[in-house]
Amino acid sequence: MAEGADMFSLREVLVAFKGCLSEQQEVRVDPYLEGWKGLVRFLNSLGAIFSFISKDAVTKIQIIEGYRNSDQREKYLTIQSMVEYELSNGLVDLDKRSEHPDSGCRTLLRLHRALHWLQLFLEGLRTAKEDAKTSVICSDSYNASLANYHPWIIRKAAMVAFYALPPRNTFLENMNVGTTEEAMAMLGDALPFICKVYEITEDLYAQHKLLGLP
Ligand code: 1PZ
Repeated sequence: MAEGADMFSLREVLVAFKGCLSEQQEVRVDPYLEGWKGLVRFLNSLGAIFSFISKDAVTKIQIIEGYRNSDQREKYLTIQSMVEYELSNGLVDLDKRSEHPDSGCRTLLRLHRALHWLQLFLEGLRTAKEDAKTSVICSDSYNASLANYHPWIIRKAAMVAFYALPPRNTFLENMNVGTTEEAMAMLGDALPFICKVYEITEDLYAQHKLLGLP
């Protein structure tokens, strides 16, 4: 069997978030997108019912990659430089989507909100009882985070998809990081980095009053 497909593990994906933090505590965009691409790959491996979710994530990843491949690529090296560049050049729609419907700032905010869901979900997975249902952990994390930004129809579709999630043990096996204990240890190692990336971005967006971008 081809190695690439066989060796896929969530460990590398979560470790990508560690690589996001620069020495100046800025968040690098490339490893952030790499982390998201790995998550999308993992999500797709869980079944076609999740494809409406992964498609939206892919669209957003591609928008930001587009900026990273443009003439202005240097401005999009970190989330900090992106915010500074787009705001000082009037490239962000602040009240209503119009001239700049797909700014880097509003697009990344959607991924940032989803990162909060991921944080809660992985933490739930790590601390849940052995017989806990993945679907319950997932919907609890969703309702405490992303659901607040989604209209009814999307919330409904998400809830239906969550029912298709495998039981916790199978889910942990799908992560491909070894035994349940090893998977737990990996989550314990990776979560602080995800939390840190989330926190820094949240503070930056709050400081510039960007948390409600349309
Ligand atoms: C393991 C189970 C995975 C569950 C994933 C939980 C997230 C459910 C999100 C459902 C949203 C799907 C459809 C699209 C929604 C968009 O309207 C919104 C807002 O964007 P806008 O319309 O303003 O442009 N998009 C989002 O909120 C981004 C959602 C990204 C979700 C990525 C999940 C990655 C999961 C990794 C799994 C390990």
